Amino acid sequence: MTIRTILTEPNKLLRKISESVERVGAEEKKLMDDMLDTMYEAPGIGLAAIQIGVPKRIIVIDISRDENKKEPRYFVNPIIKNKNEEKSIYEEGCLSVPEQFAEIERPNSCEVQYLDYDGKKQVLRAEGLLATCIQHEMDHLEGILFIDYLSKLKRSMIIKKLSKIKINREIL
Ligand code: GNR
Ligand code: NI
Repeated sequence: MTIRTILTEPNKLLRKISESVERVGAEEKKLMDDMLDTMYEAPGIGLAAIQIGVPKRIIVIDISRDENKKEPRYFVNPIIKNKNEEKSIYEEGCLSVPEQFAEIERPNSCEVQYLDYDGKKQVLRAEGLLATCIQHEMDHLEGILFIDYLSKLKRSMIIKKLSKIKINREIL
């Protein structure tokens, strides 16, 4: 179990399209373990592999609030099968866009097909925060960040702010 560094915007890797996993082997399991540790430590409710620089179609999610009752979920090669017509709005944040939040509208439920930690095929019907989180993480697999849904002005203001923070960090 290793806590890895989470990449933050602006970073070209975050815009990369992740590649399908051929087999859920030891390497993928180790990656999922590290992703989960990194996510809990952050803390966050979801993490895509590309956020730690690995362009594989793997995401981990735990939306449980109780620290003593962890409910980790692992999704390998997730595909959204059905998206509800109905939308809902959540205030989203992203570990790769630190300290920025915005209300984002997405389908309020979806059905996702994926391979689990053991490489077994699964189908899950998700709604509410879980559905939002799955869609947010799946966007990462396509190199999309939640700020891409904002106006050009808002997005560029956020990127500018984050660039400045990065430059200041280099100087310190
Ligand atoms: O920790 C996170 N919280 C969150 C809140 C609302 C919608 C999506 C998320 S995901 C985010 C962690 C993250 O950046 N995952 O990619
Ligand atoms: Ni994110």
